[in-house]
Amino acid sequence: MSITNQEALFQQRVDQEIKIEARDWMPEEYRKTLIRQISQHAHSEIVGMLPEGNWITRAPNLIRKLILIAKVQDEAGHGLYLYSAAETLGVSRDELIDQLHTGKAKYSSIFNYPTLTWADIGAVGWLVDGAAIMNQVMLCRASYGPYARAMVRICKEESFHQRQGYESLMVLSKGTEEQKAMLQDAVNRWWWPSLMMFGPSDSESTNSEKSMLWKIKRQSNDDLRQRFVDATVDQAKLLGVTLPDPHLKWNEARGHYDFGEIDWNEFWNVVKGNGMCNKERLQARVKAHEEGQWVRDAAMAYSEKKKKKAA
Ligand code: FAQ
Repeated sequence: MSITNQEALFQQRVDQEIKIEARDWMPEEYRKTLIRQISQHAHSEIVGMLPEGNWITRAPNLIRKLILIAKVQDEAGHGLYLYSAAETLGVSRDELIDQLHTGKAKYSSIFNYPTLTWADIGAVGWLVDGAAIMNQVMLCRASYGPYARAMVRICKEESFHQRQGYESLMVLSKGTEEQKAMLQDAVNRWWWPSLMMFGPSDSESTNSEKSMLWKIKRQSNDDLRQRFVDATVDQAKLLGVTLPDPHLKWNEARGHYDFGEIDWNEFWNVVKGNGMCNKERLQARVKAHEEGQWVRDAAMAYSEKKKKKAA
């Protein structure tokens, strides 16, 4: 069959909502874009453990510490499901990790901001996990089976993460004046970077058109960002915090909130590696990988020994 016919058949399957599986024929560009998106997503989950891991030893009580450990562990699990999904497309885990450690691979801009106070941990749960879910629910229906199935489990866990973040902020919102100020300060710092998580505006998004044709993505960056803003404003009111945007206003005619212009210079600066914590995050990942070499060696030695015994 010619490539053109294969491509037409492939698109037909996608249009009919039949999942594409690892052994099915797929256009090379589809494979590449999936590897790109899934691996960036996996790296984000793994690097995303760092800003929160930073507070495990300083959580204010045992219950909060338990919740935070469980959450950070969940993020590691998400990274692993996603690396496995990427591997089904013919790329090795070592290759992907190497791309991250050498700075060739992207991961979400959001994890290059510091978590300065305990309220930041709640704000990450509420806003960062909230934005992540808004973007990821559509990925449960992605055309590539292994990715879609991984996303179902991830989304269930992310919902819990969002709720625990919101709940912990609710406690601060009923606390002392100092706690309320800490909450407002965290929201001030995490609001705009959370909006940036959805990626560049639709007119600047280089991958969206193809990804939507192939039903990897089903909603545009701007549509999802708008949905996030619309959903979050009322939650902010309930918390008694102000979102740091003087242009945020309900627009009756549009049936949506209007909001201010995102600082795209800041976004691209962070994506290019010049954010507040980019260097620190990569260094921490490389160090952890190097220090874990003995674990990988021991596992390999054990498996070799078992193989020899069985032979
Ligand atoms: N940061 O053409 P588009 C989480 C890049 S997980 C850095 O619009 P696309 C869980 C983009 O890669 C958060 N780079 O790209 C958690 C592309 O560059 P490339 C991660 C970004 O793929 C919570 C270029 O800009 N979620 O939070 C960003 O169609 C708490 C042009 O952009 C996912 O990865 C960014 N924010 O749409 C963990 C979800 N945005 O590759 C711990 C899956 C864009 O051409 C604690 N990914 N870029 O060189 C997606 O849905 C999509 O990849 C988008 C971007 C929507 C992120």
